[in-house]
Amino acid sequence: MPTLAADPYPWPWNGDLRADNTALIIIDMQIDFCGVGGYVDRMGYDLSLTRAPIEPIKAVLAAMRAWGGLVIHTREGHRTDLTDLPPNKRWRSQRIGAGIGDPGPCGKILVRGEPGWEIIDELAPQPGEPVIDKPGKGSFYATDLELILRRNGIANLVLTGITTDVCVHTTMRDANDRGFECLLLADCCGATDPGNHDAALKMIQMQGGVFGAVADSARFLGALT
Ligand code: C5J
Repeated sequence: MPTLAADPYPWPWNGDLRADNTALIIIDMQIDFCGVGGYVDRMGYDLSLTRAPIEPIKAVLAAMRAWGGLVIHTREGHRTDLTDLPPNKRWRSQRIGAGIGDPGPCGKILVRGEPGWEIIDELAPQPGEPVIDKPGKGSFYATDLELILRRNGIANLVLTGITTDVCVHTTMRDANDRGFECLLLADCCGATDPGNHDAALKMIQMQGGVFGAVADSARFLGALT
């Protein structure tokens, strides 16, 4: 398997790209982040920005499943009793009119088991694909993600999902510190602010790829076929 064209270097660094050492992680493609009446919608952001990656992710997901790589999904959400919700996180969300734990059109915002917390139908996990429930922005914090990756011999991580500058970036930074070789697919991510999306991509590529590399779905699909 050749490396794929990415910026700022051909990815992965060592040319060792195999289905059995590579995982696709799809971050927080939940109604709360890209559906009508969910958390992001209640905050007043343009949903077309967080919905833009749905179709590119669908294509990458289908290719990854066909290739046989590990597919992992994440969901941001809190326990129903909110015992894992930091009061300052709740306070900040209430200030912007989308209080985490408060009732909304999609149920209690960002609470596990509520309609808004579900992954959108278009990208629903298949049986056997791990789903990581996380209380924070990063996918490693207070989860068993690292255990699952190590247990499955994963070296390479392909990152997709929303939002680019928050949960995707936090996860990429944490993964990079743990030694995983990370690739972010730009068109498979989206942010509530396009400037932040672009800045997040730029930050990855500085210092020779300080957190890994950036490509797009076409380049990734081209490398798999
Ligand atoms: C945010 C996320 N943006 N999934 N969460 O609050 O990026």
